[in-house]
Amino acid sequence: MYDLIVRRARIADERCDIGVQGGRIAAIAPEIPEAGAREVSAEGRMASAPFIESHIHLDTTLTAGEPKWNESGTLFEGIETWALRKASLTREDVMRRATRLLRWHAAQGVLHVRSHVDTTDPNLTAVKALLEVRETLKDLVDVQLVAFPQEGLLSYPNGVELLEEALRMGVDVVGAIPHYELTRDLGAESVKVAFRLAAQYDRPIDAHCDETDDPQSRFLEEMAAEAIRQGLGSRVTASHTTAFGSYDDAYAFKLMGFLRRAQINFVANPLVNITLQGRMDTYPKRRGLTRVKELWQNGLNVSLGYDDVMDPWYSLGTGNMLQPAHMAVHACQMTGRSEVMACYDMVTTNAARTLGIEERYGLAVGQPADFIIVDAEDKWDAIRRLAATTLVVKGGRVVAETTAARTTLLGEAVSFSRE
Ligand code: 17E
Ligand code: FE2
Repeated sequence: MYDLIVRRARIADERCDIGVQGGRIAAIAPEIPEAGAREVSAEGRMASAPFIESHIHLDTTLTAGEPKWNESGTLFEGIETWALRKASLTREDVMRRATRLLRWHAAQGVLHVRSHVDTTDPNLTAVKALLEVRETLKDLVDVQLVAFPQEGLLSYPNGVELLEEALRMGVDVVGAIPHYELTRDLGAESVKVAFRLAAQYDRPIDAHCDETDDPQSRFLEEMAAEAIRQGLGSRVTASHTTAFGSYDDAYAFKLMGFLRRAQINFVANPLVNITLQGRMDTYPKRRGLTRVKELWQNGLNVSLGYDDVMDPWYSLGTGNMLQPAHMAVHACQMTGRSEVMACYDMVTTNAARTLGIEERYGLAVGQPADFIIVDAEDKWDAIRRLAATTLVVKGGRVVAETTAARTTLLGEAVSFSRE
């Protein structure tokens, strides 16, 4: 007897039943003969490990237009606008907005979230609030927090002390923003400080790195060098790295070799960087993304994040991870058959590597019963259709159900499947 059986799911083009017992996946088979205390039909739709949001800002979410809109659309007006809004943060305000987005995440099958939280605030209001939210929602979504010094680790008053305080309070990951420090030297030094704190507090690193179109912004090489010298590899993540899209090929080729040695993770945020970057260009206008396809072709781990949902940097969004995957297909020209499939992996399995949770992630017997049903035939189809997640199972419990849209045309049902 199983606690739950999800019948008639599709896994790699095979029909499968998924049996759940004691919060774990206990069986995956073409047909499970026993009964379940609860049984649900997937109606032939795809089963998948849950989506993972590997880069979001939960403290800034749902503040778009407060106190003003970002009219230039630049990263810098975003930072200035957030600084204005930050002055009026309260614990309740941050908790309410972050909870709202995390509920959208869970409802859409996003069960692991890594969020940056701004530590350049003498009161650390958002840090305290998000630590509480991480705890209150832990049965629904697994949240990791990154201590992110938005206004500079070395350029903001007491930036290092504030970040360190956040780590002592329980923030999971060390962040940085080297390209936004006041000088290049401070930027390079900030990378070293981040690695020192990571060693001291035994935490992984995830830095906003080279988020600019300036081809002279070369802090990724500093991160790779530290990762190689300290043998940290997969515990290090470089987020954004959009300047990599503006480096000349001779430098990019050399750097790629170092990155292969370093084996660090990359997070690209295609929805946001396709809009934030290239703003000083007339035409031709750069895409402003890192070299997602080339990193992937070189065997490096790349995941995709949303970055923002309705805040000063990006005023749209719902948190549905198929949206950044869909944008990556277009903006990174990942249009080949295996490339589209890879974009799905970038919001699931690759993101699990970025978050360091591979051991407890995946649709396989023995793993925690966290999985989703998507209204699609396969990964390709999920991205093509921006398909709805119709069922979300977390810890062996059905936590969310969505009725997929049904359309009729002149009284006849219309299906968006190929046949
Ligand atoms: N802060 C930053 O420096 N860069 C971003 N893309 C966001 C916040 C969203
Ligand atoms: Fe970010």
